[in-house]
Formats: sequence, C-alpha cells, structure tokens
Amino acid sequence: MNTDQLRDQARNSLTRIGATVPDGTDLYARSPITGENLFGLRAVTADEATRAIGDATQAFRSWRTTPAPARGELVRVLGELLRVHKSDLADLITIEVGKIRSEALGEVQEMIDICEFAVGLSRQLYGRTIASERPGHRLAETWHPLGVVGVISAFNFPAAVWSWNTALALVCGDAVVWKPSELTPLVSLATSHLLDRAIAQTGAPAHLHRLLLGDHTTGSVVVESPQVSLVSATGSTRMGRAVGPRVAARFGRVLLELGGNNAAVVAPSADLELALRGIVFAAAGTAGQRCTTLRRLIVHNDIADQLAEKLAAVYSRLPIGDPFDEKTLVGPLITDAAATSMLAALDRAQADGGKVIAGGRRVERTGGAYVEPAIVRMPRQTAVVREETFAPILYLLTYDTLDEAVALHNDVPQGLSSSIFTSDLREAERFLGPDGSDCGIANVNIGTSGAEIGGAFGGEKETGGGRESGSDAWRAYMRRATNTINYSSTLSLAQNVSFF
Ligand code: UN1
Repeated sequence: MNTDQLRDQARNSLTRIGATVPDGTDLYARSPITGENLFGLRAVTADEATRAIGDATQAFRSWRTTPAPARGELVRVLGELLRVHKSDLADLITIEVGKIRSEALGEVQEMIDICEFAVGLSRQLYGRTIASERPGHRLAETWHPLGVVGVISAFNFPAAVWSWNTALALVCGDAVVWKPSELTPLVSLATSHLLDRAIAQTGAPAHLHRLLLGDHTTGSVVVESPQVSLVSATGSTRMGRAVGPRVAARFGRVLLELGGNNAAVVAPSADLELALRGIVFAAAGTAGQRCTTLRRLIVHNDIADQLAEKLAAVYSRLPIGDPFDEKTLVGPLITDAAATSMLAALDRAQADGGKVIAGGRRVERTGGAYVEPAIVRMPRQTAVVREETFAPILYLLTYDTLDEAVALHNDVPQGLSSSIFTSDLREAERFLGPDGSDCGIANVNIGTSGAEIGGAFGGEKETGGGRESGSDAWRAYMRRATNTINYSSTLSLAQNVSFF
C-alpha cells in the first residue's frame, strides 16, 4: 500500500471508531510501511498534562467508592467495543507499527481477553482473614483503590500493554493517565476513544481516563506528579533507569517492564520440527520487535549443525514486505534507526568471530526499513549478545552439559522470558526449578513470546521486576490495609505486653 492509501485506511478506521485527530504540528503519525508521515497532530502542553492528572484525581475520588462489580461493567462494555472494532483497531496497529494482520488482530484479542479477565476479577479482589493471637479479635486484610495510575507504553504493543494496565486499574478503582509512544498516536487516540465511549455509556466519571499525547516532557509530568500513585512503564532498560529512581524519590510506586534478552535451550531429545516452528515464530515474528522475542538459541552440540541448517532454510524463505499482504510474515522495522542498529550489532557480532548463517541484509525497497531476519553463530556469548538489539537477530550458541546451558542462559543482565525444548522430564523440571532459568517467564516446548494474559507477565534483573496482566498482578494497582478488629470487651495487647 502507498502512503495515500494508508492515510485513507487510517481515516476510515478512525471514523468508524468515532475518534478525531487533533490537528497540529507537534508530532506526526507515520507508517513504517512506507516510512512516511500520515497526519500532523497536536500534543498536550505540560500545563494540560498537569490539569489532566488533576481531573483524573477528581474522578478517582468517586470511582474508588463505586462497587468493584459495577466498575467491572465499564470494562465489560470496553471489551464489547473492542470486539466490534477489532478489525479497525488492528488496521491502525498494522499501519502504525507494521505488524502483519494476524499479529495485529492477536494484539486486539489480547485486549479483549484482559477485559474479560478483569470483569471476572471485579468480583474477586479477595483479601484474607488471618488468625489473631488474641481472644475476641479478628485480623483481616483489605484491598483498596490506589489512586491515579500513569501508564507509559511502547510502540511495539501500542494497545495491548495499555489494556493490561487499564482494565486492571479500572476494576481496582483507579483512574488512569496514559502517555503512549510518540510513534503510535493514532492507535492511542482510537483506543482511548473506545474507553471514552464505554465511560459515557456506563455513566462512569468522564475524566477517569486521560490520554496525554506528547514526547518525553509529557512523560516527565506523569513521572514527577505526586498525584500519580503508580507509574507503570514499558520500554527500554535505559528508560526504566531514568523513570524508576525519579518515582522512587517521591515514594511513588513503579511497575517496570523493560528489556528482555530471551533465550531458548534446545536439548538433544527435543522434537526438532516442533522446536523449529516455535523458534521461528519467537525470533522472526513481529520482526523481532517484541520484548519477549527470542534473541539467543543455546543448542546442544550434537544437534547444532542440523538445527542451524533447518533454521537457515526456513529463514531463506520468510516472506518479508507489506504487512497488509496476506503472504507476508515479516513486516518493516519501526524506523530507519532500528535497521541501522541491527546492522551495527551484526557488524560487532562478526568482529567477535560470529558467522551470519541466514539473512542479515537490508531489503531494498522504496520507503520503510525492511530487513532479513538474521541468525548468527557465535563462538562465545560476547558483549553484543548480552545486549538487547530490538530487531530480528538470533544468536546461536552451543553447549555440552545442561549446567553449561543454564549458566549461559542466565549470564545476561535481563531476565524476562525463556524456554527449553526437550522431551526429558528431568531437564525440563531442572530448567523450571530454583537453579534453572532466572526469568519471570520460563516455558517448556514453546517459544519465549506470545504469553497468554492469564499468567503474570514480567521479568527479573534489568527487566525491572514488575508483573502485569493475569494471576495476582492486580495487587500492584491497589493498596493493602491490615485490619485488627477487637470484638471482645477487654483490651489485650499483642506479644503479651502489659501496660497501664
Ligand atoms: C511486549 O512485547 O511488550 O508475550 C509485550 C508476548 C505478548 C506481549 C508482549 N503477549 O509476546
């Protein structure tokens, strides 16, 4: 598609959703498909951002006492609107991120899934009753809404990551302000408008959610505001290093989802055909631009040549190009800079003795940064392998013993996602055990990417430690109160203390 067609398609999707684009020249919606601008937009000023946080704080005051199941109704309606506009939103994701259609639809499905999870959760924000040591006393734990949640999201999952945070925050009784990536303003406008429609339809407070389009100065307003109780930020480790301490300095809470450098171990007993499919999706899918993308393959020496050959054969046939073309599996990288840093990483890997066994070249096309996903066989886990390059590079390393594989696996600063391909129960359990993978996500016979929303999502070490999405991740969006209730007529002190 050319830029005029992309612009028309974006306009049509936005119109069906009902969203309008605030005209301006502060930032530009663009498409990585052609590398050209689509619309000029107006950003919010710092004053407007501060006022929006104030408005959200007001909305929070009434929302926090709305019964949680009634809050769930808002999220249920949002989920319905997402179903109705699934195709429109997926189009905007493909236009602004360059994801292939199936993955863009998958991203919207992930949003619908988390809405449904959150609706159920709205009746399950359980506290505990705890045995008290004193007669006639009850000890309990109550979860209360936290305040305003500031969501800072990245370009690669421009809508789903917002929904993990927002669906939970809303049922937990919080208000949300959202600073999306500058690279995906149209997806943000559309998504935010769908929530505004759900808010209007259910009579929830109008300013419960505020979209703050802008650059890092807008992000700073969110990070610095004492009214933002939790900053949930997704992006690079560099971004997290800047955000984390600033929020901590004002005793705010942070939830960080930062870089990954995800690896899969392939053991000699692995089902190689299954492993092959898992590896290719995880490494080349989304053009290597997921935080869960498979970046390192740690293969047993006995099968390394065989697997490398099979992978190289599949890579040589990967259809690269326009993500709207049904045959395409690898769309463009988000920017030219992303392609430049991929090529620079490949140069460094080769200087370290790495051999490119598949791909790695820029695909010549007018407009857009299209690259061939690459596989590089490395003699060692050198510095470049230990860094996250947000592009489709798969480094292949080899091992002889599982101990060696696990040591290589864990010897990177990041700790998001991991997997092992094996038919050996002992190896699988060892990998999942306390001295196995040190990641927040550890899988068996499935790749590192494409997690379901039902589990908690996040990682250790430089990945930031936060957990979002399913399981009990909701607790990050609430504050806990411990209650001691004396229903006897005597005052007894804990720890047998006597006084007065
Ligand atoms: C991200 O790349 O920031 O597990 C999120 C996955 C998706 C989410 C990725 N469910 O790959």
